[in-house]
Amino acid sequence: MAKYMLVSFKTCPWVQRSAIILREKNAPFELRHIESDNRPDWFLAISPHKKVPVLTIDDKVTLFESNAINEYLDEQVSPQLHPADPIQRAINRAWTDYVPTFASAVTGCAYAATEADYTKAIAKIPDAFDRLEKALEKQGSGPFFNGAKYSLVDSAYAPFLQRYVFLNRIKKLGVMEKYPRLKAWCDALMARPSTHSFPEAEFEAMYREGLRKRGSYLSQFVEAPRAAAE
Ligand SMILES: N[C@@H](CCC(=O)N[C@@H](CS)C(=O)NCC(=O)O)C(=O)O
Repeated sequence: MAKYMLVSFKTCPWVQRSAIILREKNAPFELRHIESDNRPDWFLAISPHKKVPVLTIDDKVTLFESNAINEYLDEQVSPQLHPADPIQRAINRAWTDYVPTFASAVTGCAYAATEADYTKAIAKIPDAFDRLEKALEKQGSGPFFNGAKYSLVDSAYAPFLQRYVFLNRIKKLGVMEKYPRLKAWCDALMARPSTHSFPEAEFEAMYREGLRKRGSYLSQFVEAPRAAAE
């Protein structure tokens, strides 16, 4: 198997979705973390948009953009996660294309500067959830997007559903309960070991700390970490 290195910021959801695919395929890989505010020259030389993820293959070739990386991995490493049926593949790609809009609707509230902006941001969540609820109804009976078989669509949404779970714990949103298929899908993805690049509690603490330091409206609701016991 090729040698894979995935370059990441620790809490980047886009990297997370490529890491999920590598784990789903049992492909060994190095997850190399860099700091967002101190991006090394070797990284800037291989990342055209200066963004993570980038995936290096055998120290020779570098791919960028999580979706392109995941499609490549799916072509190269079994088991194939994209459906065999071309119509289903097109439907799956269309729902993966919706992820950036879904992500900004669901996690936009984490960046809102004021209470008014926060209220405006959370008002976008129900429509995004409703679209996925209807898609899930068409696709099958769960637990995953296409039914029993895990797919690229599952990996694409898992990081953003996870962030909803984190945000809902910081300040109750209470939206997902109204979308039972989405809720069951979210639960299945959160229970799936491949979703997690770090122990879950450690990762949630990292996410909360990033949000606390952001200085957004929500930051005030995140408790500072307790000093270690002396
Ligand atoms: N469309 C890109 C999004 C990647 C992305 O936005 N990564 C963020 C970190 S989570 C980043 O590198 N941001 C740095 C920047 O925008 O300069 C993908 O799917 O790979």
